[in-house]
Amino acid sequence: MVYITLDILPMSHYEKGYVAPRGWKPKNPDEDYIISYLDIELADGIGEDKFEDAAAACAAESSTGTWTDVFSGKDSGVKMADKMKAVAYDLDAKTKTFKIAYKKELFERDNMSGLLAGVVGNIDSMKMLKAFRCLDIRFPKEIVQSFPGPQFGIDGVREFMQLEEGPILCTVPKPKVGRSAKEQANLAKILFTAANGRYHGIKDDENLTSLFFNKFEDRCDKVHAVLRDVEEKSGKKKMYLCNITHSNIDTMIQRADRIKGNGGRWMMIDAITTGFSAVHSMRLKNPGLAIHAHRAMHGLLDRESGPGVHNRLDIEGFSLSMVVLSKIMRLLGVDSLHGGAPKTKMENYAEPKLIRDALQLDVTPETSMTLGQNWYGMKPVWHVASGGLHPGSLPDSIRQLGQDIILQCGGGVLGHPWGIEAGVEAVVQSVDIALGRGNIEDWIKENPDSALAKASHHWGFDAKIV
Ligand code: RUB
Ligand code: CA
Repeated sequence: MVYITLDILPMSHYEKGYVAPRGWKPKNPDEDYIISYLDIELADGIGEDKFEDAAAACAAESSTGTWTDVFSGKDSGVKMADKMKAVAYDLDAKTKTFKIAYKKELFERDNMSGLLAGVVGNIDSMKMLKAFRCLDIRFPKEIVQSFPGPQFGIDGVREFMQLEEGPILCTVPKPKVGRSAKEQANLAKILFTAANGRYHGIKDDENLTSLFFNKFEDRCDKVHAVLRDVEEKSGKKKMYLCNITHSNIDTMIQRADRIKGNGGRWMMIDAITTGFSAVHSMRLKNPGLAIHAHRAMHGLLDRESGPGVHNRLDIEGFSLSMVVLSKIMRLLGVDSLHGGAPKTKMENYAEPKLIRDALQLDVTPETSMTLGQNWYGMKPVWHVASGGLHPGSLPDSIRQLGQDIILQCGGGVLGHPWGIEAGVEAVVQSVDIALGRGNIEDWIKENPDSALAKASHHWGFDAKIV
């Protein structure tokens, strides 16, 4: 065996061409490239002059490179790797932001898990970085069209809910677990019938799967029985977001089938804890139900506390924005997704409107924090505004997010000082005022004895931050 000694220093990623010449832009990006938009901070001890090297290393590690030179002779694949390498461009040394362009052939068309493993999977833990945020990923036409997208989307849901306009109103039971299946069915009946049947739905909370005092099968049967009964008597369509979340996909399929057998129209999946493959598979295997995606645990992926979360100043952690998660969920085919609401208990940044635009527009515009997206007619997704909402805070959500939203008030209905029916009534009054473009504070002065006035005295007008 003959060994060849490499006694020259390996070339840097920058020298190897992983950074495009200044001013370079991808030609026809929506035809040919996947683009990522990254914000980084260099680790302590790494000089500012190393920013270009860091950007190059991100492009290299996420496409075809590694930390050292490797064998490049016959059968090494190096020629193809060189042709397929990604390039960093639009480098801004001040804000430490840049983009990476990947030829679309570098990734399998309909494989989100594979794509993310490349585009962000390895570079989010590079030692030369002390912070990393994937602000956005823009997908080209061929990749967008390789995914199923929502089955129903906004119009399909409006059609089966027989709701021409306005938001969908729903409540998650609190305590989040505690009620038996029968007790939850009783609550469903109250929510479906209070305020002259103007309220739409009930949603399981994330902790409620199948527990000894509230088994999935029992709950699914009992709540849907109430739903069918109320629909028959009132002629109004109701909604039950029934939680099928499980780490065994066969169990999720069985649960979805049971919902279908009960005449239900929705299944709820915790989309982060079950994972992208589960969401994609459930979209394809699902017996014809709309998918409601809850996002518990999203904070571990998307939470960022530095000022750079609002603009392009410094960031502090390692994250992927909720805008990216929302785009992924639209591609995989959920019909509604929790996207936060202005100033709610779980938002640490002003992202809900960007999320709404990613979920709902056919051409999501580019902003200083996002790349935009052409969706090529892919159906839009309901934005779920949730977390610390109560009647007084709803006009703000409608003003900022529009009408194609599901307004979810848990504590904000069940904690009304006069009881649950009054909570429902207060929500309906508040939404009516918002849709009529009225002023909630004036209306309360004129209606001091209303359920809404009581709710606003109790909670005020801002969403609650916990
Ligand atoms: C809301 C609730 C939801 C979270 C998640 O309860 O339990 O699971 O808010 O929603 P309440 P999001 O209405 O009592 O606050 O991820 O949009 O914050
Ligand atoms: Ca930065």
